[in-house]
Order: sequence, then C-alpha cells, then structure tokens
Amino acid sequence: GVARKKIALIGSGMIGGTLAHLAAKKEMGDIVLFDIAEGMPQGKALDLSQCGPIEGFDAKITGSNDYADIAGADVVIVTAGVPRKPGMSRDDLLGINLKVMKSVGEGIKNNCPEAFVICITNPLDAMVWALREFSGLPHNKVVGMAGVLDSARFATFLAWEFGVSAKDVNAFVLGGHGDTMVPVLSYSTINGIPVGDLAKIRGVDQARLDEIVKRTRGGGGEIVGLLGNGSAYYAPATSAISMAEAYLGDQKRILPCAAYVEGKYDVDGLYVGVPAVIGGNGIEDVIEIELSDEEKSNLKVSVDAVEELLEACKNMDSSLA
Ligand code: A3D
Repeated sequence: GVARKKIALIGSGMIGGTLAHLAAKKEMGDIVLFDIAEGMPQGKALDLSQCGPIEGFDAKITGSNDYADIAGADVVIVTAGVPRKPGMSRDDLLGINLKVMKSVGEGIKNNCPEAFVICITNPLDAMVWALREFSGLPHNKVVGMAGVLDSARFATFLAWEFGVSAKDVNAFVLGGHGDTMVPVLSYSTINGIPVGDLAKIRGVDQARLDEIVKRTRGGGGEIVGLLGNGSAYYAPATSAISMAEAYLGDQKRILPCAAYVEGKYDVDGLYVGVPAVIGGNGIEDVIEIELSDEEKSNLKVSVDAVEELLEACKNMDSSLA
C-alpha cells in the first residue's frame, strides 16, 4: 500500500521544534522528534499535534529518546548539539558537537541508512563531513544546510537596501558557513537584473554593497547577540525544509548547500558551500560557476578554514584520521 513519508528530526530544540511545525503544516509526512533530553521531544510532539485541528493538517508527530523510532526515515534533519552563546564562534562548538555527530551518525547508520540526511549542527562544514564519516552513508545522501540561509540573509538585506520585494531577490553565497563565507554579487540578481546594475540605477555605491556583504557574513552572530541566549531558528528551519522538499519532490532545485566536492572549485574531497542540484537521488550534481580572481581567492580562504577544522576533528577522534 501507500506509505506516508517519514521525517526524523534529530535534536528537538529550537530549530527541531520549528522544523516539526513546518513539516506538519506542509503535510510532508509523519514526524519523529528525537532528543536525548527525556520528556521534551514527547512534550513538543503533543503540543504540535494539537495544532493539527486548528491549522488543519494531518501528520502523526511523536517524540522519542530511542533511535529505533527513526527506523525507515526518508529524511533526517540533524540539529543535535549545542548552539552558540554571545561571543562564541561556531568553531568553539567543535569538540562537543563532534561527539554528538558520532552518536547521531551511528543512530542513522543502524536505523535508516537509506535516508537523505541534512545536517544543520555547527560548525557546519566540519560537522556534515564528520556525520557522513560516522554514518557511512554515500556522499550524495548527506548534505549541510547553510547556503540557503546565508543567501536568504543576503537577499533580505539587498531587498531592504533597494526597497524591493524580497521575493524578487536571488542572492548567491558560496564557501564555508562562517565568517569566511563568500557572498557573490556578480551572480546575485533582482528579478534577473544584476545587483551591480540596479545599484548604479539606484545610486547605491560599492562601499554600501560591501557593508551588506559584511552584514551577511556576520548575519548569524548579529542574531546571537540580540537573542542573548541561543541562535537563529526560524530561517534555519525554513531553509532546511526547502532542501527536504527538493529531495522528496525530486524537484532538481539548484540550492546553495554544503555538498561533497571532489574535483571542482579546486577542492578535493571536502564539504563546502556550492550550488548543488537536489533531487530524488540526493545531491545529483555540483555546479561549478565561473568566479573572478578575487572570488576565487576568497573561496580559497574559506576552503582552507574548513580544512583546518577537519584536521582538528581528526585530532580529536582517531577514527576520523
Ligand atoms: P538547541 O535549541 O539547543 O537544540 C539542540 C538540541 O540538541 C537540544 O534539545 C539538545 O538536548 C539536543 N542534543 C544535544 N546532544 C544530543 C545528542 N547527543 N543527541 C540528540 N540530541 C542532542 O539548538 P538549536 O536548535 O538552536 O541549534 C541546533 C544547532 O544548529 C546548533 O549547533 C547551532 O549552532 C546550529 N545552527 C546552524 C545554523 C546553520 O546555518 C548551519 C543556523 C543556526 C543554528
């Protein structure tokens, strides 16, 4: 018979809970909220289930502390770990979240090795690599969410600057999810109009565009500073949901994400933010766009930063070396 899709959310904190609500509203399938905290995922599952009669969705939402309950999941979205506190960099989370990725990777390997896995846990580019290593899944089935969010931040700031609808802005960010990310203005358009052209028409100078790029790079930290406790969760969840939908609907969307890159962008076997095609086979292709020399060297800085984190991971866990 026809079976509903199953979506497992590993980590039921701020992003996990938001993911569950979005997935239920969109009736993407039945949802399992997993966490090591006892009672919390079960409580969130009850609360969210009770939105169903009001919002008119039909989804079975359950909470669990047992990996057996994610068996057969079609999509797994991983937010398990700890988020940043004000003043922390994403890299400060490395040691603790690496151990979390080990248990999550094993849970996935043993219960749903056919799943499409989207990692959100920071530091993103290193954690998605480690999760892939620990789970043993094929590289095309494990991806990191960062580019969709970073691009959305970039697009938001551009829309504000130009006084246009955010719907018309298509912004482009490459590289690692960190302060070295590379917002690419040359590939960013407003309903097809290159940002540079519109900037000339509207009298927006390069210094102002540079400020927008800078704000985009620090976009996560700005929110961490304001919240005072924890990090962004609405837009991160929305971003991962769009990636899950691209997979479940075999949509062949081109989305910027932390994909495994081998032999493109001068990268050899690393997870880094690139435009990738997401369809029913997971990451189906990585698109290598042409970059200016400056963009290339910015990307190299970003790639080097990711490589450094992987070395740190290997030193912390000998099974990764
Ligand atoms: P939070 O609300 O703390 O939720 C994390 C959850 O993980 C908590 O409920 C923990 O109990 C749970 N957890 C901890 N260890 C384990 C474990 N071993 N197994 C299962 N669950 C565990 O955080 P959040 O939802 O706000 O953020 C989650 C992660 O996403 C953090 O690492 C953030 O830094 C990261 N994040 C990434 C982005 C990107 O764009 C990549 C954006 C925002 C947040």
